[in-house]
Amino acid sequence: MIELYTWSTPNGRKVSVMLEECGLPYNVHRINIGARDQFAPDYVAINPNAKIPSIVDPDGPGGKPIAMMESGAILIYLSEKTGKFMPKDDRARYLVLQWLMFQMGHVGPMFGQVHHFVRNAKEQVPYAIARYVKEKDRLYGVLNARLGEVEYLAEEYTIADIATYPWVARYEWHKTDLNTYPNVKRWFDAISARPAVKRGMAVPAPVVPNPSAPVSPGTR
Ligand SMILES: N[C@@H](CCC(=O)N[C@@H](CS)C(=O)NCC(=O)O)C(=O)O
Repeated sequence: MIELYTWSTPNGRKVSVMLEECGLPYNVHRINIGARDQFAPDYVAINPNAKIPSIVDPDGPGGKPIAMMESGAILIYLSEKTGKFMPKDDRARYLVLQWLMFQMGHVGPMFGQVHHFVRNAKEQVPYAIARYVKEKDRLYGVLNARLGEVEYLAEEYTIADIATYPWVARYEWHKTDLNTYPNVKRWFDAISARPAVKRGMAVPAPVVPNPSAPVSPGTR
């Protein structure tokens, strides 16, 4: 059983979507980054960068446990472990790695900056908002052009799409109308319809309050 350390963010959901797509059994450990769980020493021992997501696979290479951080590396690991969502042909595989790195180096960091400056920053910084929104729009243009040529980023559905989808799924957070990018919208709708994607995007499940738990005054 793979142990998944995650939270309800695009980087976390890349891995839960992949685990669902591969049909691999996994346990979810909720690392509430708002509550600073990522800095707990026992978690930093798994992820030295103190971020989510991470996995621990007891059945790693050579049958020995392996702990991994960095969502892109985890996706490559899981695709190699299962033989899924990464073509065997060299040319096709490099295409997957190219679009995966495009997500890791551009889409994730830039969309993340938009989310920060538009939603979370304590003060509105017009220069930063304009800079990152412009770059986000440029990246949507790159994705839209690519997806006008091919069905999925690396032609077939692969970890490059699994990495990119949860970021595009936050289009409302970065104030993007997907109708402006019809090829991205066609791709987004096709991936959204996949049952494994629906399950993976719902991880971690919200904590359901236990109705029989004692209630302290003022909590309801
Ligand atoms: N490059 C890393 C980025 C991981 C990352 O930035 N995770 C965010 C949530 S999406 C996080 O843990 N933030 C908590 C913090 O920065 O303290 C990956 O893809 O795994």
